[in-house]
Amino acid sequence: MKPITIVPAALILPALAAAQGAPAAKEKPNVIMIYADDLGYGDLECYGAKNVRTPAVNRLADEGTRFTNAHATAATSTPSRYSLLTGRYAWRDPGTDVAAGDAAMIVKPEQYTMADMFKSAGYATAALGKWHLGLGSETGRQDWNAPLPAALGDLGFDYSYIMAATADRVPCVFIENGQVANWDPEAPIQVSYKENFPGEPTGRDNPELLYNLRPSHGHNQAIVNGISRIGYMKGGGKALWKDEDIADSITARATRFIEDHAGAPFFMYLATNDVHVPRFPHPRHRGKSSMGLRGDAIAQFDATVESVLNLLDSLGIADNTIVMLSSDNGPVVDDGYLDQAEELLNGHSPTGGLRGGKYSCFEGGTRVPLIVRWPGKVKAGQTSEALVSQIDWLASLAQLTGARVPRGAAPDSRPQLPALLGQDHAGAPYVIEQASNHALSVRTPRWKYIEPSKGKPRIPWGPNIETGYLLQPQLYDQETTEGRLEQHNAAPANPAEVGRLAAILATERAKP
Ligand code: NG6
Ligand code: CA
Repeated sequence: MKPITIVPAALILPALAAAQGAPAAKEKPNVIMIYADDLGYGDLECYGAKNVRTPAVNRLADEGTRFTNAHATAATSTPSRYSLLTGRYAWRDPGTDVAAGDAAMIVKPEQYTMADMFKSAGYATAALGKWHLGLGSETGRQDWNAPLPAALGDLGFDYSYIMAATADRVPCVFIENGQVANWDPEAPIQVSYKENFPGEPTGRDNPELLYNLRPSHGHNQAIVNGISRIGYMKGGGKALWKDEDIADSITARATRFIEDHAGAPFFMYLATNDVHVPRFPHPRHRGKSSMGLRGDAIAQFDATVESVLNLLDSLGIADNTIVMLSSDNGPVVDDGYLDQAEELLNGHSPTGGLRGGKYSCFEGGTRVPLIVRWPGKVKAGQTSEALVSQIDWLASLAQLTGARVPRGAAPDSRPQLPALLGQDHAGAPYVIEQASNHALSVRTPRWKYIEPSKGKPRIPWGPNIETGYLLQPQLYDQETTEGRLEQHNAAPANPAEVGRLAAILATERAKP
């Protein structure tokens, strides 16, 4: 087998950047990263969605570059977000799988993050919405009634207004700058992922209390707002969220932060709750799609984008703001609630025809929408096939701001700014993707290699998704239709290519 030689991107790209007129380091446009949850490659109108309109996202694509080969690092939230924010693959570090709502901080205060990078370059930094990377210093031991000893302020975020985990996990409260927002002294908060609190109803025992949504699988513990969740919780009172107001609460804090920082460079990680379960959009978005709650949640996501774009226009800072829009992993239809998402698809394909979905090794798990808009700098109305991964955003945006990334920090993040700005249409030589059983895949511009792994061919606990887990190696040729759809396994006929791609994984795994 021929050893592979991969020229480090760092050696090629500065020259490339200069040649292609990429901005000189130290330009300081604002950066807003709109990071959707479980939004699939096919879930937006500009990516072929049916039965739902996404005019604001369409506008973003018309005014920016839309990517067709962009990848999240993992097929679930916690590892994807970990990798995005630290520039280090989650699979290198234990404890980075889908986190409970009482998980301790998974990114450690001493770790270098995207927010640290922006802060060191003089940016004001904010995180809003879904967090899902743990809070406090000890799992299961947080006192939710007092400031948490470790929170996002320790990771470089000047301002944060977040949900600890997901909307389907307790605690069902927002946390602002490390303290429960709207904390109610009359209703102290207790959280447990081990046992219920005496006298508290659960979805399992009290289905009559589930006036908003009932579970299809799991999600039968604490009841908040007529919806049962994962984990047990007591108290909360005025601080408890109403699911129908979650998007508005996040957008209101986001717009306030933008207004307050319009005059200075800012970085905003705007992680929406849409379109994760439980899907329960505000009444004004109900019926906007013909797909029920899941489609209406996509419409609600679009409304968040609209609010941001309109505000940038009215503040006159649109030209000086990079807006990036993507998703943490691929789509899932039934992820645990009876919201009729499956029944009402009516021909819509959340993955845009890709095989698999959330959790899986197939492209449906990790290929995600990506749109980048920077008026006058990123070509408008363009489509880019560049191979790009969220793992590279930290180093790429450091190229933009001129921030000096400390030695050893963000070790997996490669500077790919010209690709991200739609100037280089090749992108990275390869990207790595992680499925929920930890099997890794390598994508190159031509091939997708899925390493052998154990597991059932379909997700066993409820979602109707093919996993892609197989004891034999899989190889899919992106230059053929059957390969793009991951239907024809080309591994037996191409042992040398399998060896080359397996060697990339072995080399990556051997790194500290
Ligand atoms: C699963 C949940 C699912 C979702 C997922 C995490 C059950 C049965 N299913 O365990 O509903 O919450 O975790 O999704 O509990 S993610 O997008 O945050 O990774
Ligand atoms: Ca997700």
